[in-house]
Amino acid sequence: MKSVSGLAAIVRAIEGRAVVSAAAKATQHRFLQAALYSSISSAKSRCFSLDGLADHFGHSTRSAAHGVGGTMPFSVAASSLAEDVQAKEPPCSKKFLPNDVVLYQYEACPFCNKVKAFLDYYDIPYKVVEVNPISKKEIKWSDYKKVPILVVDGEQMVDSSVIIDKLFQKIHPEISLDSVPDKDEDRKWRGWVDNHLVHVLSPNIYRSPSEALESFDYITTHGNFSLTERIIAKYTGAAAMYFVSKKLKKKHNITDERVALYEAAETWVDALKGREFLGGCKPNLADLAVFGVLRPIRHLKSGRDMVEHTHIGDWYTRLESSVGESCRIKA
Ligand SMILES: N[C@@H](CCC(=O)N[C@@H](CS)C(=O)NCC(=O)O)C(=O)O
Repeated sequence: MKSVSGLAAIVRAIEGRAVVSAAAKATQHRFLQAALYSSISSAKSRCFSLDGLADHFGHSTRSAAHGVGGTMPFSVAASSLAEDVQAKEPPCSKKFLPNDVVLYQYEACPFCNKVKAFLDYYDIPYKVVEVNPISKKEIKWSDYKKVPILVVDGEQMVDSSVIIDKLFQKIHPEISLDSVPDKDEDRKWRGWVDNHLVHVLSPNIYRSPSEALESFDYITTHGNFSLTERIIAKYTGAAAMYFVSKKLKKKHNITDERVALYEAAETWVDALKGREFLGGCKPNLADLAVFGVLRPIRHLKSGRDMVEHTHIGDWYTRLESSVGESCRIKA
């Protein structure tokens, strides 16, 4: 029944009646998982340096591995990076050895992708349970009704930032999050991701009918939809979100969504102040958060435009290389 009402809300939204209704808001929210995920095939660079937060949050000199204007072929950049930037945390085996990590997610949700970027970077294998955004039957067992939910050896963790903090503490029990160098900068930018960057994404990926369709093509292909839901959701969802995204633009005072996306990308590049990563020679949690939410849109038109029209491409490529391949394992 829920799925019927959810899809009905989309249809109402297309008719222009429901974008302000509670039902449509709920549906809109469900489809707002919709930053899109691209599979990353990157060479995995390993970190040979020792762990420790001073290192983790430390600063470094710039690597010679930068491409020019993001145009350096990735393979070249990746091999240079492997030599010049020891940006990958060592596998967690010595520090944190969970037996069973399960992520309840929407494949395209930016918050879920933040958590995945963290797990991938720290080489923590995880299973994924794709939640049906309409019925949510996969998370009926939980009182928490959003994703991501991470279950680590039976312990439920919710809210992406809280999950990441908890995991970080498990990996680095010797370090207090309150006493890290550059803690304020890291916190500031992680807050910027949650309070600003994620709000710029939806108006961009649903900006035009063709971009909305491109996005929903991804969502319905990778998400957990029944065949009927998939067919209906692709077209009605794209149409609904095209209109809803205009409302979101207003709500977040965005005049031109592409300009806002480019500005956000340049704001982030400025924050780097010439460093390889915000964390210096290695990504910190803010680097991973920005990368995580951008990864789903990177190969959509909005992400391609962003890389073409801003200076974020080099940093993105470094992050892609540092985070490496997905640690997702078959459930
Ligand atoms: N603050 C939370 C936000 C999580 C969130 O809003 N998730 C969305 C998906 S992107 C969600 O589950 N919305 C509820 C729904 O789909 O019904 C976090 O960082 O994890």
